Amino acid sequence: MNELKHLGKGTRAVHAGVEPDPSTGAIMTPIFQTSTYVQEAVGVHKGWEYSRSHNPTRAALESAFAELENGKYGLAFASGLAAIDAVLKTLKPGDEVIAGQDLYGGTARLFRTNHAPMGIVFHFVDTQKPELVESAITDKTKLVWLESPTNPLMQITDIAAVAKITKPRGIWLAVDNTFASPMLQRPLEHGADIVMHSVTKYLGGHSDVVMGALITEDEQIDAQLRTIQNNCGAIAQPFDSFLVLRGLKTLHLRIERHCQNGRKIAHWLQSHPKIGKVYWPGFETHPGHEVAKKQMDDFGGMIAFEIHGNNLEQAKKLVASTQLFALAESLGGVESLIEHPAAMTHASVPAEIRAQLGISDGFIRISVGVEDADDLIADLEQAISIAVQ
Ligand code: P1T
Repeated sequence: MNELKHLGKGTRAVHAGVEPDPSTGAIMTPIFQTSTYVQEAVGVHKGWEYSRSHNPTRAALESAFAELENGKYGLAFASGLAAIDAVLKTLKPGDEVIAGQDLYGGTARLFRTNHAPMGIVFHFVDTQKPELVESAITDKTKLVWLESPTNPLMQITDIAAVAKITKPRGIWLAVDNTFASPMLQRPLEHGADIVMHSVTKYLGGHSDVVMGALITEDEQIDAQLRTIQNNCGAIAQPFDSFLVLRGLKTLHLRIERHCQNGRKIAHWLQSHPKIGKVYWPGFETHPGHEVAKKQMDDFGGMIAFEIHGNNLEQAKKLVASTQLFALAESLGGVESLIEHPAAMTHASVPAEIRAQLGISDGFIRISVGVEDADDLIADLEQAISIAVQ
């Protein structure tokens, strides 16, 4: 199946990247669990030489990523952070990066503790205000890195407005699209140069794989990233690639249900007397709502909220008291998860920065799964009543 662009998102999710296996007709891409490929003579081979460079199962997945993000080239990495690391490795000492102020804690830690000491200069700015991106640009700026929606504050950045600033200056715009997934948002369509995913989350969808992805439509960018992937070796493995190919086939169905459940639970939380602020871009009162409506197809299943009084002990008790929502890091799987960012996913963000951003002690993040919404609401209700008297 070569040309899927005219088809619907669901059809593309089912068919992206896969062709019947030419040797057997197998409808599912086989797991090519091989490190190398036999050559007939030196340099005479079938296009496959060594599995760090290419593997047919990974290649099928990489073309599925490109298809779903409306790009031309996809790359699958050993983790989301390995994918981010590969983008940063295109830079040289002295180059500058403008990064969003609210990022997954591990991304900010990678920038601060690994890339900054190598001479890359980071400016963390509030990308919700594109004019702040513009004013942080110098003649050394090479990359803008942002998430939308952000992890965990659910902030929204107008991707097209930032691209308008970066494109004419030749600065790359990379968007971490993990929270939205390509079913809800395709940043390349809004002018981004690189899309990144923690595939571990919605794309895999079943909490059984750690993987990352980069997608671009620019041949030169792809060539640089591909060389780094091959030189540094943080590749996705064949069995994991197979699992994600399988997961992608239901991405549209899962996301539809995540969105339905997310909408119901966000509204329920907002009307709960023991719950304070609820962070979800589907609310008309969310500061990024209009932009989200413009660049996203729906608002997703990630929600954050504060309990009244922002009490640490109550928040810890709440996240430990749910029965369906599992207390765990990660997100985007079929099962619902709950966590406490200040103590878990964003513990590596310095406390003063967390405080500035508003990741308070009573701040809780949930990844709403695809279970029945009423069961999830009943679970949250009993946990809230145990934790907040
Ligand atoms: O965990 P890994 O596959 O390496 O992906 C890192 C990553 C990158 N970007 C975003 C937006 C992410 O959410 C993550 C991983 N996040 C979690 C593990 C979490 O619980 O937030």
